[in-house]
Amino acid sequence: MVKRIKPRAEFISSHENLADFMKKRTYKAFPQIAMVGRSNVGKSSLMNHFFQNKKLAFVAKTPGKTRLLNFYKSHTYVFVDLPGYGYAKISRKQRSLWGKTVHDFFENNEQLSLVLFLLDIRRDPNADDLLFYNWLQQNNLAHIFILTKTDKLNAYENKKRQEQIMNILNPKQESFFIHYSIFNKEGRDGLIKKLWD
Ligand SMILES: Nc1nc2c(ncn2[C@@H]2O[C@H](COP(=O)(O)OP(=O)(O)OP(=O)(O)O)[C@@H](O)[C@H]2O)c(=O)[nH]1
Ligand SMILES: [Mg+2]
Repeated sequence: MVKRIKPRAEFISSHENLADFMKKRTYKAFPQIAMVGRSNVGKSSLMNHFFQNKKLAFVAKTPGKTRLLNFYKSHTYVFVDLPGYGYAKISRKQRSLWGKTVHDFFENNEQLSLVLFLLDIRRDPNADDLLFYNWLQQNNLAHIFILTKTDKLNAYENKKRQEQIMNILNPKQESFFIHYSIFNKEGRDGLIKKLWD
């Protein structure tokens, strides 16, 4: 039997700019895995659940909590927890800063090797999701869809919702979907397999 890795991660640092992180020589050459998705979709929660460490990433009841690029070292990867998009209740100044931070992260990042694209399984992808997905496809970037909060629906509904989401995304190539819940532990093993097998 193959011995499966137990994912561990440790926080490295938070930055407004990718360039500041890349100054750290130790991590310069590590491939990066980015957690992307709408605000409140569950990116930081997934980090904590996946690495079984409740104190790793900041999760709050109110959305829009992750404001910076947060970098974590995990085995041979650097994971990046990004601020979510589409959160309305932030000031224009903050939004413009967010745009710059995130835009720069994706446009100028040669280390980015995989995107974990989180979508709430109960919601249709919106204009922001589609915009980002188009960009992913144009740039031929490897990605895995993670459909979050599957504990909110039953198995039949989750299956139906995945089909509906697929129809909206209309992927040009075959896509990989993982159903994830931090409450019923769905998805963790599948993601471990995908990243380390
Ligand atoms: N039911 C359910 N709730 C979840 C799940 N994952 C996350 N949540 C809840 O969703 C809310 C938002 O989670 P976060 O992890 O902070 O979301 P985020 O994507 O990091 O949000 P931003 O930092 O604003 O971009 C929290 O109240 C979580 O408890 C899940 O699998 N099931
Ligand atoms: Mg967050």
